[in-house]
Amino acid sequence: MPTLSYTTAGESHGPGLLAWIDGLPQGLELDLEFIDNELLRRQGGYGRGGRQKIETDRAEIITGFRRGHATGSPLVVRVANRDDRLDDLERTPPVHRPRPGHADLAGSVKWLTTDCRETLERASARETAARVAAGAIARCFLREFGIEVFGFVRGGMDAMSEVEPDENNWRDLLALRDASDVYVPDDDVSERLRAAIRQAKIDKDTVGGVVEAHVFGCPIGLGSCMHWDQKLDSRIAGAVMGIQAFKAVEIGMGRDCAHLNGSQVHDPIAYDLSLKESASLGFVRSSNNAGGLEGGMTNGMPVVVKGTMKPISTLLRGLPSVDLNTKLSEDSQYERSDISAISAASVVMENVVAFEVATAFRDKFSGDSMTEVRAQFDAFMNMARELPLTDPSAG
Ligand code: EPS
Repeated sequence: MPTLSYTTAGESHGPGLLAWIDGLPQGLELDLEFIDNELLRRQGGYGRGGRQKIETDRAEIITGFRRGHATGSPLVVRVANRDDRLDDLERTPPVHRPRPGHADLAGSVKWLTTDCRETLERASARETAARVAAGAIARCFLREFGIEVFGFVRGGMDAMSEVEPDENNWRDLLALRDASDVYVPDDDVSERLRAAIRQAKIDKDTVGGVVEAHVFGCPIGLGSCMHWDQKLDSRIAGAVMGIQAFKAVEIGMGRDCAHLNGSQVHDPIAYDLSLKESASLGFVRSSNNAGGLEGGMTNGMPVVVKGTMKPISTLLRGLPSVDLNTKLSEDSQYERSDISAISAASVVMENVVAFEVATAFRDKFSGDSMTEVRAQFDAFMNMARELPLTDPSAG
């Protein structure tokens, strides 16, 4: 079992969402303003539906927290739903005409009902509010060790940005991203993506896209090559594919490496003594096609994750479907939704990726209190920096 873990509960139109986090070290200070700001960013973005005007998501920490810091006991965070109407039959009627692309059809058959309502209430992307809260808490932990995550939208339809974030430019790109209502750190592509979403709205259609998360400052050696389920890329891929509507995940160069030779793909290794004190310990790479992960472990370069979200499956004009009661052809039922939630998806992905990195960090530095975790971390970094140590097996 991982040393840090979380699960979520709650429905889209129930009383609220919960995230239950186990394994936060005692003494970890939580920046509540930062956590709430991540929730606010998840609610934003051009193309979102009416729900976000109703809700003001806030993280209410109800256990495991005292005087500004985690106590080491299970920490439960709640995000309340204002649009709490699950038991109101008129406002949440049964759904009999499943939406192609949504969980409706498979879920209703799985739970032996012709009403897709209970499936869709839990399958809804509103659940990601709980995951963003958990991920933002994990980021408070990572920040203590100089690890920062930058997420953004690369684009959608035929509008794709060419920006290349690195350790030196990501804060400038973050400012550009925050100035864009589609969360693209590139004015021209922002405008083109916004136009595509505007057109989809006119056409009663929807838009997906590509989002990225870059994690800076990871020490070498998070994750493990010893077991497939301890590989950090495996865990990140699982977490990203667990986000509603995600259909693909790539690390670094991803699928593009299929078209190139090994000599063009693998990142040459060099050593720069002046960078010995940095997280990379002085090992430098002239490229980062591996996306910071080799053998399932961080290699000192930024971890680079790309996720692809399909267009939202709820279309104002419906799609060909059948009525589950009559089995007659009908268009799918409309439920209030978004034209595009790609901006929100970028916030969700950067936070779920952060949680996986924090888990790998806890697996390696597992102390019960922040004091102990810090001591373990410093001890490891000092040893790694001074390699080769006197080791009879080193040869
Ligand atoms: C969402 C809340 C939902 C949807 C959307 C995302 O709220 P409602 O169903 O009340 O409008 O807007 O969820 C979906 C796209 C979906 O398929 O369920 C949110 O808070 O992110």
